[in-house]
Formats: sequence, structure tokens, C-alpha cells
Amino acid sequence: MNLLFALLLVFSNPSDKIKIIDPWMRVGAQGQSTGLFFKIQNNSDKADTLYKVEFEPAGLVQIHETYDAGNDMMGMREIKEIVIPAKSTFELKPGSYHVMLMKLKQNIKKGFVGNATLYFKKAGKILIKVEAKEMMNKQMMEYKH
Ligand SMILES: [Cu+2]
Repeated sequence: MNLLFALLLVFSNPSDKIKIIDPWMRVGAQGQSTGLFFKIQNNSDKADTLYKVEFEPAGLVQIHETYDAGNDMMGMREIKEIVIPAKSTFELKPGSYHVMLMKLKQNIKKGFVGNATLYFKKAGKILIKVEAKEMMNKQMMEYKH
């Protein structure tokens, strides 16, 4: 009976439907901005929507997309939400969709671990731990190509 109850709790946990994979952020200096990246795996049979992110050491947090600004320039702009279709994985990564951590209240150095809160319309609030990393040359080259 106890085991069954425990299993029911596990399977009814709404956060199981949305799984956050490999979260990381880029290092950044106080007063400036940096990026937060992760993969969102939607295991449910309904689409879900990420509409808000909170991160304590940031004065302002926005969800951004990048776009072609012409003349070989990349721009980025705020979007209201990211929709993750049912049974799919959406990746936030450098040069693409990302969470912009702005007005940093402190220096974010390599190895710093912060708590971020992600808000989904269906899965609700999901807390994640995010470690700061320096961007590796390999990754920079990958998205230049
Ligand atoms: Cu941005």
C-alpha cells in the first residue's frame, strides 16, 4: 500500500511531464547581461508554454530569440513565451533561443551555481540549479559554421 502510494506520487508529479536537461549559463560581469541555456523535454501529450523565468542575481530576466538583422548581423529581441509541442524537446542555446539574465547584481564567475525558477502554463513552477561556465571555443566555432 505504501509502495503504491509512493508510485502514485511519483507518477502524478507534474514536473515529470516537463524535464529540464543540461542547464548552464555563461559567466558575466556585474551590471551586464549573460545567457541561460537548457533543453526542455516535454513528455506529456499536450503542448506546454514557458512564459516566465526568475533568477535571483539578475535585476531583469527576459526570454529572447535571435534573428537575422541583415548585413551579416545577428540581433536579439524579447519574446513572450516559448511553446514546446507535445512529446518533443526544445533547445535553448547560444545563437538561438535563450534566457537573458540582465542587470546582474554580482559577478557570475565560472563555477557559480544559482537557482532559477521556470514557469510553465501547465507544469507550473520548476526550480533548477544552474552552473556558470565559460563558453568554449569549440562551441563558438560550432555555431559560426
Ligand atoms: Cu539575449
